[in-house]
Amino acid sequence: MQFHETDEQQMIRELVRDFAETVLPPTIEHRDNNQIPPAAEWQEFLDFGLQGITIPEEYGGNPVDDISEAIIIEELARVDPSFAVMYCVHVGLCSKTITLHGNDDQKSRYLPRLAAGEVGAYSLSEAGAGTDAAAMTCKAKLSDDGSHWVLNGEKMWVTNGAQAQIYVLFAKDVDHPDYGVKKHGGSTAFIVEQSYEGFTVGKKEDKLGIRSSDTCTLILENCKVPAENVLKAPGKGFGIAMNALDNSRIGIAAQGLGIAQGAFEAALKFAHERETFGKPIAHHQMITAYLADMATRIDAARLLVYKASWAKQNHYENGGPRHSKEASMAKLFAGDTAMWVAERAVQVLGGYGYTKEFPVERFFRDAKITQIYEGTQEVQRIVIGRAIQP
Ligand code: COS
Repeated sequence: MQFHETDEQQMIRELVRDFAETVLPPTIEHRDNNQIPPAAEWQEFLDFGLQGITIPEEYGGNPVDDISEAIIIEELARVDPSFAVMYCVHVGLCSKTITLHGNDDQKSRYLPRLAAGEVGAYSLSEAGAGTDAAAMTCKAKLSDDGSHWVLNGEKMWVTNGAQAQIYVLFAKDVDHPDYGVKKHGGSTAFIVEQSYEGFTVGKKEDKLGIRSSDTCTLILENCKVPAENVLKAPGKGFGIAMNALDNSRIGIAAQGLGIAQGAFEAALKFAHERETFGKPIAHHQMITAYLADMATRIDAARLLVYKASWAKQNHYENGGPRHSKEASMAKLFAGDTAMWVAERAVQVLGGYGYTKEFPVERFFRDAKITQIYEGTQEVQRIVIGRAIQP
């Protein structure tokens, strides 16, 4: 068992840290205040080729190991959690899902575009089907001549909803033999493009946090999707959706870890600069204890995140068992750590922490979503609970 980063992982961390600390800060506040996605910053990020890390080289990708994927997301979130989730969904829920479940034709048509920087998204949730994903009501019907599918319904909470060109989107094939028999029966994964007839980006949510990440509804009105855009086969969608979440929940855990790290560093710096009663507040026992607890929880979260990444790579991707439990444990603990550390950080900064003058106010707002999306903390406990049966 080893607990140090490889040379390559260290190099990736330094590269992304440098990008995050120089390119993202000048526009963060403006983007956060005005809910503007980091489109220009994304263009600069493309220079590193890291948008293709979950795409094989033959399709233009630039694969790295799974712990490096977590490190990239962590480093982005340490500065800008909105940018981190945009990236996490692009590489995890969209590109990785097509890499794992697409056929050669689908991979040749879509992966080079995603590797070149067209933004990817994933659309599972609906107004009445978030936690209970199998309850989705969007419908798909194959045309009489079999050339295309016709999709109808409305999807919700779609990260990168407006920015994306390529979506992995789920709807139920109403003619599938399991439709209406099993709860998730007929669930099918489609690759959908924003340019398709009948596809409209709807309302953009006005959110508490990650305000520079766009979250939209998608409206499907007789949306025409080519027959060859079904991943695997009709009816296989729910397993694909769950597998995608097993992969990407580690990314959200890494985002939580980065938020906690960013908030902690801001609190640590402040605590050593700010003096009360004749000494830096870091030397008052209660603040020392806060800082010690923050550092300890962050370390524990980091171990769970990297362990889940390791399990994904070394077990699941080598034909071994699923890493659902490890992913959910990482997401559960790192999400709670993000929220706890960000709240403590605001407390350490006191009144200053409550203002936009310091980043902890934004980390505090951004942290909350890591306990909600890609499966609430309650869902993570369901997944873990099912995995620890005797
Ligand atoms: N990987 C692959 N397949 C999986 C899987 C996984 N991790 N988990 C479940 N499946 C498969 C099952 O094997 C089963 O397959 P069959 O078609 O052979 O029956 C099918 O999926 C249904 O599984 P299950 O009965 O466990 O489904 P549930 O409806 O009980 O799922 C939870 C419950 C809560 C786990 C699920 O609905 C969930 O994860 N919800 C949260 C969704 C979410 O995170 N939404 C946010 C998305 S971000 S927009």
